[in-house]
Amino acid sequence: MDVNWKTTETAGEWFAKQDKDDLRKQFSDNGYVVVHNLLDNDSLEIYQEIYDKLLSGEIDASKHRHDLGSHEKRKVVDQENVCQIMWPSVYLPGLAQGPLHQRTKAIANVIIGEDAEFDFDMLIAKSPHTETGTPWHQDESYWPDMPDKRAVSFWCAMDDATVENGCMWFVSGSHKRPLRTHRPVKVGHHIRMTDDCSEAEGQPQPIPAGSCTGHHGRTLHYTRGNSTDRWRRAFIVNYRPKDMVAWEREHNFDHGKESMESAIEEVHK
Ligand SMILES: O=C(O)CCC(=O)C(=O)O
Repeated sequence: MDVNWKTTETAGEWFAKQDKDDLRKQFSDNGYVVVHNLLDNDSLEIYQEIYDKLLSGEIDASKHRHDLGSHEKRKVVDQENVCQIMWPSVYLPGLAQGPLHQRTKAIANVIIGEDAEFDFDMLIAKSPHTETGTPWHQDESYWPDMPDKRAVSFWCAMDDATVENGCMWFVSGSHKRPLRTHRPVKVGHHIRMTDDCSEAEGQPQPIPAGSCTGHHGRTLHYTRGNSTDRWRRAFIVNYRPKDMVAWEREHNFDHGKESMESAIEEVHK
């Protein structure tokens, strides 16, 4: 499916207006950046429509859809506690040409380096009253021990993200300190967490729809459950050095992409 992007501003034109020194400083001091107006309203609407097609099953991504909150009892019978859909841009190749991917790549090239390359993308959505937090963790705890640890993950808000519906919280400066001890949330469960962090150590980062945060792979972060009447949808894109993306693939680590082959064939038939 091709996507008809209405925006006339190229990623280069948009990025020319951003304060690069401030982005570099935010990332190096705090371990995360906050970028307002990543998307204009027209583009945001297109992403929201595509997002809803994936969530509703109109675009069938069921083979790559997980409940990150399945260790807790379902709060809303017909909704995942925390819905994750991996690799949306593989289901819809036109997505990667859109402003969300193009602009976050431009930011990644400035804050982690010119060698930053797309690694993977995913959607994480919390439907109304699902009340399930994403526990404190560092993304590095999920990844193999790569020689180059530079990485940035952009969390792009498709809805206004508030404390009540599950905006991101970060521990500023935690990217400069050692990785904390992590464990699965439950024996045998994929989701990892650290017991060694709490809200008292972090700060919430509410952002309006169309804005994003971008955190380092070692920055401690977390979200509360959604206790509101509205959805909280996030579109997440991750970048790391080109050589490290190659390193991951050589070590058969592709963030769940390979298992998508048959699903992708179905979609593109
Ligand atoms: O959206 C969430 O609840 C968690 C997101 C997250 O952990 C991440 O993007 O690394």
